[in-house]
Amino acid sequence: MKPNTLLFEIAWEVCNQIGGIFTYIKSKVPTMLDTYGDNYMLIGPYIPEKAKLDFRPVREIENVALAEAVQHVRSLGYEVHYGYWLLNEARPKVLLIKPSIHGEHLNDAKTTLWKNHGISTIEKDPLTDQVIAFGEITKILLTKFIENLEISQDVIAHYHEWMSAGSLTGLMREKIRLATVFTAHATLLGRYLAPNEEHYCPKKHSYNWLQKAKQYGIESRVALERTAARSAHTLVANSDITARECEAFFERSPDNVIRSGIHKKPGVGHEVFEQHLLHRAKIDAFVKAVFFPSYHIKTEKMLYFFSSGRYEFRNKGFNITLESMARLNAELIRRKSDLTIVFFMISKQPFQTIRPDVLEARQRFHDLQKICKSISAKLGPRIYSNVTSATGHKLPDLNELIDEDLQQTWRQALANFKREGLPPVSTHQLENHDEIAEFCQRNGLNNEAHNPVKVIYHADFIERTTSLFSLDYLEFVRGCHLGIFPSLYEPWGYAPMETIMHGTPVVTSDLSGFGKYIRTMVPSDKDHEVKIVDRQGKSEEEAIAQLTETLHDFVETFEKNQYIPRASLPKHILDTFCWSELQQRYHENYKLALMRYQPVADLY
Ligand code: 1S3
Repeated sequence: MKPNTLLFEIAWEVCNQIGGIFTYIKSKVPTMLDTYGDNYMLIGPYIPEKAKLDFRPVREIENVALAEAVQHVRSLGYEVHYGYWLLNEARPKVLLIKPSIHGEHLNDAKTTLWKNHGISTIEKDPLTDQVIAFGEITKILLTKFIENLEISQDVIAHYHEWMSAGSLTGLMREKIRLATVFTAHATLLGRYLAPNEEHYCPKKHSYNWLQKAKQYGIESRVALERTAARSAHTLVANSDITARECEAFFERSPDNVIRSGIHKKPGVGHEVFEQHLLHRAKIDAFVKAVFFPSYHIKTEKMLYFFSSGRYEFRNKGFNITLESMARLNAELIRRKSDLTIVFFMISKQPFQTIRPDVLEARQRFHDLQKICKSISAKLGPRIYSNVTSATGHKLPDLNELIDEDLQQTWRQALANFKREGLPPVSTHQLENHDEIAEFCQRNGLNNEAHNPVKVIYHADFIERTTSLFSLDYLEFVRGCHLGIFPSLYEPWGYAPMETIMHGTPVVTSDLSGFGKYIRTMVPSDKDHEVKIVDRQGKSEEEAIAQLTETLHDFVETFEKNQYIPRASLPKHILDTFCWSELQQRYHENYKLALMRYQPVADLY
């Protein structure tokens, strides 16, 4: 590849977290910047409430060709923002495009899709309209940009999933000078078929894609996805699962299967344990704030379990996880166990605000902590002077050391802290009917004092700036004891991979790409802390039974040994997850795309 080759990475989850593609892009950026430097840029949708969190706009665009292209797009009345994505590890350049175009232009674009590709988008679907708009504006922008470039400079556009790829076919059809790559992280039909068709197992010719797309009312979306995946110069899948789906639904085998990676290998041994203690203390504080006003829990006998991911109730295994938690609750009651398990459910759902009573509880807990500190600051010197002036071994009466003033502060603090009623299950005021909240309500997971299993449903992704725990997501992961991800449909699975890599034991399933990979590399569960629930060819009941037993074993081990399990993977496996290694494979893929686009070009 020529050293000045320009690479655009285009994804709907740039500055816009929805699921695992966000983690994929975010974790990959540092390696991409190391490899391609200034020639690397991201393109994503402009969603103002998300952009305000971690996007820093820049007025002046140094690159003349880009500045002209952006100016051109703006002159047509479209909104495009240029700036930096403020990630912890890197600050890549980003173009954010507002996915909206005027009605008549949208209709023109739809007519073109129908005429050129036979894709019908007549059915009303706001997301498809946004995808088409984003594609149209991206196409105008890249076309103008490439027009202004030296002919000798190559350009690659790397698309992730269908929502980002509206411009791919148009650019290729109009023979714009660029090579295209499409990565399938999952497929639309996979997401719909897995939870609805018994023992879903995609193979070549096993499903009629059009008939299935029509059945689930997603014909235009699937047609857009399929056309992009079939047209791209190279097609990449993130796992064998997606590779099989490409064959079944796109009738194209991927050129490569490349795992989703991570940026850095985590620390080892004592470091991991210290981090766990540090972050757990913050989770402890939150749990005390929410639960202690209603009743007391022994914190030394408390375990933190969690699940997280894109809100796909059945695909991500949220349904069987909750059912297993309900069964574990019943079992612990039966055994009169004195353990408490706080189960955190982290996903993203529309909400109005964080519940005021949760914020208030947190504030009151802080106030109480301050009061306790000031009481001990006053009491400490009194005890000291009492000890130093005492004769004999008689202990002082502490009540005598607490004057009326202190007693009054103490009484007030307690009165302010206590609360009638149960600790809330959901930390946010949800906008709509919600399967997680409903499940908890229906199955007695309601945080009553006698329930050993408590639930905290956090309907937003964890970001340090907005986090109720004063932690970022990975710190939260480190502070927990177990991550539970028994997915039904999970082409790769960042959540279990990140969890184990940060030292926290994990449960996943044999239907997740990560679970399958671990099983192939380290066949026995006993050799690592990744427990794998068998879901392939099994009923939901069988999976729930196995998961409940796994949770139960985990709890029993803790009860017996009273030690906090930390986890790791063998080094030779860890190495295979690093972007620094995986990126080389993408690099080969870019070369292949360039070769297909211009067979005689100087590729090296
Ligand atoms: C997808 O994100 P998701 O959570 O919607 O892409 C991820 C990155 O390749 C992958 O890990 C995950 O399984 C897919 O589901």
